[in-house]
Amino acid sequence: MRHLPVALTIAGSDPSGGAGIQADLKTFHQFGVYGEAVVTLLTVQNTMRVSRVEAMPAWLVEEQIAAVIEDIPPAAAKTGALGSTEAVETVARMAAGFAFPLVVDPVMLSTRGRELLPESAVRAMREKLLPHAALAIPNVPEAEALTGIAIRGIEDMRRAACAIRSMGARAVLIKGGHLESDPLDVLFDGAEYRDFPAPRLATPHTHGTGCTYSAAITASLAAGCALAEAVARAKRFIHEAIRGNPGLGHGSGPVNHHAEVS
Ligand code: PXL
Repeated sequence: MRHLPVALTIAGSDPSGGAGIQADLKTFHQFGVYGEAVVTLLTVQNTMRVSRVEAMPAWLVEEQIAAVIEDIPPAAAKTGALGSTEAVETVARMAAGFAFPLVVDPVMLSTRGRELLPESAVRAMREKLLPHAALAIPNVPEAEALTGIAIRGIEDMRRAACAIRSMGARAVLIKGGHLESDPLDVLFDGAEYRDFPAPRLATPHTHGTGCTYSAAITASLAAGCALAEAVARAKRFIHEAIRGNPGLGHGSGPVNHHAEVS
């Protein structure tokens, strides 16, 4: 068999299959990448509601990461919902020894409004985990929480990206989907700003968009793409995934993880 790239996700479980490790593994697979998944928390949810969030103890997250890395080390990894300050600190400590790039999606709230990281853990995210990120991928509310900058447009996004980079992340991609204009994402790698625009799609079925997007970037990095190319490829994929959403469930349904990779 040809060389199979490996990617790891360290994230929460969404049993309805649209977000979290389920979205990450489906996306890795669609990108032709072998997926590994360390579970940080369990949610009880469907497309209508999140009724419970139970964080794994940090030692259990640590043992899972150690077991996986000892045996099948990935070529890239991502973090999603981490659930506690202790889990953020544990992942940060282990990330200091990672021989592969780490994509940090600083998930704070689920699309359905439930807390997936306590506010008190934002500081550990900023001070401990971001310094180990090859790429941080906050949405607008997360970038605001990390920086204290109110973001209303592209100039604010650029300022926030620069501020997050100064926290130690080697590159920052701020996703503009929460702003009212067309969703423009801004990538800053310390040298230049690159814009990734897309037309807005009018659909309630966007559950798991952030997870799927960051998984697509991570898969592309694992497969050997350079950063800007990985983001461009993932942006095309997430646009198609939202456009072709299968309309599942009675609430805000998932995107199409079978969308074409181009
Ligand atoms: O999209 C953020 C997210 C991350 N992880 C889990 C989730 C969600 C959103 O619902 O359920 C497990």
